[in-house]
Amino acid sequence: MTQVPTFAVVGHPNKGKSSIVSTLAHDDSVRIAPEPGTTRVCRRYPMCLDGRVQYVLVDTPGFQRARPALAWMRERETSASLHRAVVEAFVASFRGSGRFDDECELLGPVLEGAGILYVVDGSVPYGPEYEPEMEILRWTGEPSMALINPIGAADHTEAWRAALAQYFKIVRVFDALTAPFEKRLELLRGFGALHEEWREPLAQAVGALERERVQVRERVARLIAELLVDMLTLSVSKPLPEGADPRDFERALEQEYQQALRAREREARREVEQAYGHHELERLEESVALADSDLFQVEHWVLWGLRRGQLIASGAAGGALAGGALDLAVGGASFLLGTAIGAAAGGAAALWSSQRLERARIQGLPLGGRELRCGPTRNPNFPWVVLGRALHHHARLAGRTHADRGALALDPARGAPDWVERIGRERRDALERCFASLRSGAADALLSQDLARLLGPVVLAADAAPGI
Ligand SMILES: Nc1nc2c(ncn2[C@@H]2O[C@H](COP(=O)(O)OP(=O)(O)OP(=O)(O)O)[C@@H](O)[C@H]2O)c(=O)[nH]1
Ligand SMILES: [Mg+2]
Repeated sequence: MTQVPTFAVVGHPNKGKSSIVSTLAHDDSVRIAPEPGTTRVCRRYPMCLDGRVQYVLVDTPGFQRARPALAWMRERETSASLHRAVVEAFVASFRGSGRFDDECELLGPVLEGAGILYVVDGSVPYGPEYEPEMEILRWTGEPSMALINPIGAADHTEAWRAALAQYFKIVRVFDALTAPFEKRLELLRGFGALHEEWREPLAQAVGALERERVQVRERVARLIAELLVDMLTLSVSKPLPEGADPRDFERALEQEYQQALRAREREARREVEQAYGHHELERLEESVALADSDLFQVEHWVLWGLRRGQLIASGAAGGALAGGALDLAVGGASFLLGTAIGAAAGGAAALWSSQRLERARIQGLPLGGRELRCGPTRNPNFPWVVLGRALHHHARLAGRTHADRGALALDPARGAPDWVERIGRERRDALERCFASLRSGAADALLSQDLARLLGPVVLAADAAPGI
């Protein structure tokens, strides 16, 4: 037996073998595709945590010609005690011959001592064509488990269970694409039952995964805190040429300001995705477009966290709005924010229709001349919108498996996330006090730490709430 628990994920082509590897190894570099024959050679994916390899998943090609392979083996069978030797002889005879390439390739890691995870699709009916595959695997004598991965909507699980039980002592249902974290841990513990020597290392791996998850979320809280500090203190400026009319530059500078905020938000998204090991999310553009809603779609602001007037109440309690609320010139209309929040989303959108978060303003420079400056925004809703969006993105990501290569849709209109509303009153007030300090020009490292500390439990509880 190999020392580090190692599992070869095997089965028919296109049944989600690579998806299972990707989900359990937390690795989004595993190739997954709708066409059969995507995986042609074995590849090992070690799961490294706490500075060591906890377990290894081996992705393998699917069986292509299991029936003739088994026929060859049967011709040479003399007794059950020699079954494994016959499988070894099969691989030795055909490796590199151009016949049975896939069978030889996938049996390699099994004969080297990897545990067998046999994957089937529980949404298609059982058929006898799977029996030669299962028989060959049984002949290797290695510890094994069957996983029913429901790819489609139809449910043939019971027929599969009955058939698989003939060949495998342990049969589990495991959805490679959507398995929540707890289900993944449960499966790993189950692998420990395959072989006594693996029980302890797998229990340790489960502990390491749990610790890592907490560490990742602490890091995410810090990333969101840094994002908030930067978004609330960011400004752009442009020196005005002698005699120039500032109105000629105003719109362009406002656009530049919005672009800078968007870019900073995108950077934070990427950092959070990387903290979860989702490196490919934005790179694979055709299949994984990040279907985000825009930060300046003001009609969405109400959905991001400005519902039912709670925020404004919290802001007032923090003293942030005293005297300031009436300067909220958005598109030239000055209005009391409470009115907008009390109104339906559509009404608020109408008030904010010009979508100008901040107007450029002129200021004199110490050495003479003038400059046009846009930002930092003093809009008290802005940090809550940034926070609501960041918490929603995190929640969508926290439950996502690495096998899921679909677009990460973040449109609040498709199910309004109420992350901000779920933050308790006291914590909201404390957050609002931090935002107020940032608005008044304080932006030191301590403030960022305070924010991260306040956000820690909110980020940690991301899966306690229902997703959209
Ligand atoms: N909905 C859904 N789709 C899945 C699931 N598992 C796999 N798929 C899809 O099924 C297709 C095949 O998945 P793969 O993981 O590449 O399958 P494979 O067994 O490795 O395929 P080969 O390497 O070609 O033998 C991909 O389009 C996956 O996205 C699942 O649990 N649910
Ligand atoms: Mg594959």
